[in-house]
Amino acid sequence: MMIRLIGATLVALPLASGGALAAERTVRLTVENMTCATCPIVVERSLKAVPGVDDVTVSMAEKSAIATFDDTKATVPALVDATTQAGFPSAQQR
Ligand SMILES: [Cu+2]
Repeated sequence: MMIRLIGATLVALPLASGGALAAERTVRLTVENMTCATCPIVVERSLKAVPGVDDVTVSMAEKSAIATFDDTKATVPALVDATTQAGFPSAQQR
């Protein structure tokens, strides 16, 4: 799957209106470029910095990051964008 940087406008799209129920979602990302023990920490921090992200588990061995987030606040493209901006391009795993 090709990875492309996604413009900030997409990420900034208005999400559900105020009354909507928050839904907790979990996504698994494939993360590139993790080469040492510090890399997963940087990836984890980049994801946790996205508003709405509640929990992150990064595995260097599996080249993956699992993030749990409130889908009225965060989006998968926003998560992909966050790790990519930090130097670790990612894509949703299917
Ligand atoms: Cu590293």
